[in-house]
Amino acid sequence: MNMNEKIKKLKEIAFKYEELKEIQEKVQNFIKEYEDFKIPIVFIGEFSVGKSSLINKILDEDLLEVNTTPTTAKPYEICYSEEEKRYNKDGIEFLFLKNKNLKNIKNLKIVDLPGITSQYFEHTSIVENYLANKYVIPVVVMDASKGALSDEVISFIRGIKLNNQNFEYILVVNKVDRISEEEANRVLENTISILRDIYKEPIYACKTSVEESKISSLISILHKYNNKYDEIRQSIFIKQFEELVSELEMNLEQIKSLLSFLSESEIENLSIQLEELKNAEEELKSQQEEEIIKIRKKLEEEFEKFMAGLENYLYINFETYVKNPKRIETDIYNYIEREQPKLYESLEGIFKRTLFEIEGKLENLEILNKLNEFLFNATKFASAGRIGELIGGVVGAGRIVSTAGWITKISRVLSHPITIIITIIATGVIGFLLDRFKRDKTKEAIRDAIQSVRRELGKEINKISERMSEEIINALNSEIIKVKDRFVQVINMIRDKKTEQKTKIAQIEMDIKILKGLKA
Ligand SMILES: Nc1nc2c(ncn2[C@@H]2O[C@H](COP(=O)(O)OP(=O)(O)OP(=O)(O)O)[C@@H](O)[C@H]2O)c(=O)[nH]1
Ligand SMILES: [Mg+2]
Repeated sequence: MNMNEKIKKLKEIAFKYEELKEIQEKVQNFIKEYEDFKIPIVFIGEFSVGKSSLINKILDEDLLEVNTTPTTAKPYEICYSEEEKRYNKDGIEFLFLKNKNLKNIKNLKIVDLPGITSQYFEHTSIVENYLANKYVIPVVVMDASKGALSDEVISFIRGIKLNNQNFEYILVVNKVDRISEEEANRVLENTISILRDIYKEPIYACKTSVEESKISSLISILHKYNNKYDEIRQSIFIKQFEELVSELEMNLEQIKSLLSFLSESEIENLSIQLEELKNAEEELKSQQEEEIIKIRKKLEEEFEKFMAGLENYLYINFETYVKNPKRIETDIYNYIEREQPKLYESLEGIFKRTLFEIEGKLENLEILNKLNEFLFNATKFASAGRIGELIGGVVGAGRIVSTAGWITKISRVLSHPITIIITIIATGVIGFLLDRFKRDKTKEAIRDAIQSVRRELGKEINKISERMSEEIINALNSEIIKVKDRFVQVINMIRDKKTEQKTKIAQIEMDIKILKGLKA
């Protein structure tokens, strides 16, 4: 299988599984990069050695600016395209040209760069930035009349080497028209041997003259690269390809283990355990008595505060009542109007706290924890579809048992008995006092009235605490039943899917085998 066929296979497998969106995107990107790849032939050297002139000559077109002063100021990437297109991106000029000479080397992209070592330091850093972490084939251009490469250029080549495994480069001795052929040969030989001594000789070397239109040797080198395209591209992409294959393989292993995460017997086990939820209901019932007592105690405290407040209030205005007993009625209603919202709020607080408390206890039940864990795994398993929806409904709420909706419902239920109690207090105290004040107008009368209403209240408070506790237990029970129903549905669905899964697992195993074969 050649590289193209291997990539096709990789894509085919990746796109077979809808769960693999992420890696599918990676494969797409990889393929795009692979298909768009061109061998970057990058011209580097000191300024005015003739880099741009050489490229113009290769294209047989006056494309790039040429001058005796430092001229090229940014990278130009030039390659063949049926459709002409030019744009600048990140400081790089991209030129897609329908140029007949480029057509013969369409696997290459020719890159012109600013000259290094000129007085324009930024030119050097533009070149450095462009080359950083890039695979390139440098064409090191020198001016033959200068006799040798500068130390800066040599150390630059060394720098590029660090970024490239299998590093290779081309040496071009340009402007040979300026010296004799003999001298030119000597310059070429000397430079090669210096480079060899320093670290590595160029893979190709040639002499050129733009002036005399002698660049055929450089063109034939470019053709060689153009023909080595497949080999070079493969060597560049093989590592990335194999990493992708391994990643896909890992992803498939993961799906496989998720698919096999519940065996038949584990499902049976869970179903049985679900029954244990019944025990949770029992446990709740057994807690009820205890809760009533607790709630009752808290309610008594709240009402006592309310009554004590009322008593004080009446004492303060005692003198007024002696003169005008009718004021008792309006004052009591004023007090109630002021205090009732606070009372109501604290009763609701008692209710909520108790609900959360029991809810918390429930969440510690082992069976609920087990189911929670199961659901967590099942979410991974059921990436899409109905199961995901169902599980989302349970897990999404954050808590297994969620009574949020019940708080408003029960608050509403509570408002009626509380109104009754308030009425008892109001009418009781008012009636008693008005009656007593006809005979003796004393503070004693106020105390007696409050006392007798306090006795009345006991019974009503008992009723509310029973009611509260009953509502709380109902709320929790109905949540448990809901959770249970959802579990049963999820489990049934997983059970139905089991056969489907078996085929899928077999498929995955086959694909993993193929993937292993794709790696060298
Ligand atoms: N005699 C002679 N002059 C040449 C040759 N090639 C280029 N030149 C001249 O050298 C000068 C610089 O050429 P460019 O192509 O601008 O050089 P460069 O390497 O691109 O320079 P920068 O863009 O500044 O890095 C120009 O005046 C060219 O005409 C050649 O082969 N022989
Ligand atoms: Mg130039």
